[in-house]
Amino acid sequence: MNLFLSRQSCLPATIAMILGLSACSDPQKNNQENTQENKQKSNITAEAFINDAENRLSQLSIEQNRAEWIYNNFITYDTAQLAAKVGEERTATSVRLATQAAQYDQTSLSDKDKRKLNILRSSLVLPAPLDPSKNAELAQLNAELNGLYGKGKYCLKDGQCLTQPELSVIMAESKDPALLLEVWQGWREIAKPMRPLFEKEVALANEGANDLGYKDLSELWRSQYDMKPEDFSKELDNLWTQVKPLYDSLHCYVRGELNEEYGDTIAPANGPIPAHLLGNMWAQSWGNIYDTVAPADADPGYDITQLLRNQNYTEIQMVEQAENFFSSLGFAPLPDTFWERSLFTQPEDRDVVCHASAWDLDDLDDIRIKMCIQKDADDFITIHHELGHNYYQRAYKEQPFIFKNSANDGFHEAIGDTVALSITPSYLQQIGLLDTVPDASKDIGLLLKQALDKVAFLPFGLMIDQWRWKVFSGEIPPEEYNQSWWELREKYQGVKAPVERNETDFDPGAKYHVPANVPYTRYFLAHILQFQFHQALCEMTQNTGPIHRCSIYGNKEAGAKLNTMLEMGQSQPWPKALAVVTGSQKMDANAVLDYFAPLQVWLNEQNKQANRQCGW
Ligand code: X8Z
Ligand code: ZN
Repeated sequence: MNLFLSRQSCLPATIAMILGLSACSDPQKNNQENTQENKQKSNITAEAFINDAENRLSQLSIEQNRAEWIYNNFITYDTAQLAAKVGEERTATSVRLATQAAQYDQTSLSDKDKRKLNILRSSLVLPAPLDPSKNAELAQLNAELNGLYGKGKYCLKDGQCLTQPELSVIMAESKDPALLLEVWQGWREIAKPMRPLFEKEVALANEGANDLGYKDLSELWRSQYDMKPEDFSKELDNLWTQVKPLYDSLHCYVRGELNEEYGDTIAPANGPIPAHLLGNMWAQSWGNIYDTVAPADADPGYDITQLLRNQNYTEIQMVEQAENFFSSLGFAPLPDTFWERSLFTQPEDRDVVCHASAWDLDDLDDIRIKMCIQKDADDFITIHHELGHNYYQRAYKEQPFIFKNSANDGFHEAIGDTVALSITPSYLQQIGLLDTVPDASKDIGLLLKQALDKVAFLPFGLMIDQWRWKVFSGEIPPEEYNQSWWELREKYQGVKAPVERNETDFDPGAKYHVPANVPYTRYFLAHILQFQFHQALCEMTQNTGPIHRCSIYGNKEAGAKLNTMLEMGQSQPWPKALAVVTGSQKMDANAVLDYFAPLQVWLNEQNKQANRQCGW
């Protein structure tokens, strides 16, 4: 399974007929008379429906995974057509099954079957309308949008044409504001032609959501969390309210330091921060500007990019090192096929989708990653992130097909990140990357680096879908796509476009997950959950120091606990899965606040001393 795709592939109409599922086609009718006999009959029918659906879904899933894998590794007109064709078939079936699943009277079903029907009903992320020609159009749009992103390049003024990961290296390493601006602006050119396609995609998917009984695609996306969609929105607001003061302190500090580095014209001391100065193409994590913003005495004592380069780490060695971490927790090594079939480096001779992803081709053991690895700290962490997906996929492989997924999508995104929180100085020393573990005087530096990556991410993780949900609901009309994007960027992140933008631009399209139609709130959740997991797992180790110095490396007990949760897949509501590791059924940002508590004090002192006016 490709994590970026809807999990719900289902059986095509023809197959449903072959299976003789006509009894399911009008289940409401079967349930009208409430006799014991009829109840039993409808149960059997529901069970048969689920059973057949799962068999077919798992077959179709493999077909689509292969078509998608080939397309993503070899973007051409023909591979796009093949991928769109399979996607079309799978969506048609998913929609049909979702419609049928919604019609069952669930009163006398087992909890397990109820859950399966609900998942079948609500798990599509790009539902097509029932009309086959519209379904075909939607599949085509989806493939085209993916292709536009995957093929995207920008040619620098010196004539060099670079892909997204290559441009990201410049954003991470350059301190030249003119070059940063050129790259920032240049990459966004690739998104302009996406606008009409995206607009059409939204209209069709909304119609699809409507056909399934949802108000719009926003409501459908928010229905995937074992709670009412409006309650999920509130849950997010609460989590954001918890962490916003910490973000505000970080923002205030970083803006002040950037102002000192670049001066008033390029980096003003007040208002939102220009988005090209934060070390990342989308200003989503800021760890790369650590050197620029950290005071000299807060130095953590090392830089992972440098450590990897000092030892001439290859891309494969980076992956092996990450595998080694999971092995130390007790997970079985990755299969040979992982090494044979994954894509680790950007091929010279063809267009590929470089955005990192983890795949499970046969929903069993054929797990792979696909990524154009850069030999730097960001990608070292991202490799752990991707392997987290693969180990999750393998852990739930014994579950029935419908439960082969994470407890909610935030869980899938959180596992590798949880492990990466254990990449501490003493861990780096243990694996021979670092000679000397820096002493406690470097703690603020370590925490600041981590906050630049993790705390800075929070409002970004939230705002993308705040924008999309409003687009889906019609609150943001197409003629305001770009303007409203920047309003939300400013509202949540306190960043602004470094140059004038207008409605010929389509800046959301320059972020992979928009053209690829991957929901993004999952990453916000993951950035909360990973701290909850880390805190809980660390309690099992003999760690006596601060939580940010704790590494679960080598701890089999922590690994076993994690594995118990992973093996559950999506078989239980997510609060139950959360409780397996943390003992609590609530998502709670206190673990984030605890982790960064010393830094928050320090940031507030710095901001006060420098007499900074915080906020924007
Ligand atoms: O897309 C990803 C992963 C694949 S699921 C590389 N991430 C988000 C992003 O890059 O924007 C991980 C962190 C956030
Ligand atoms: Zn991921």
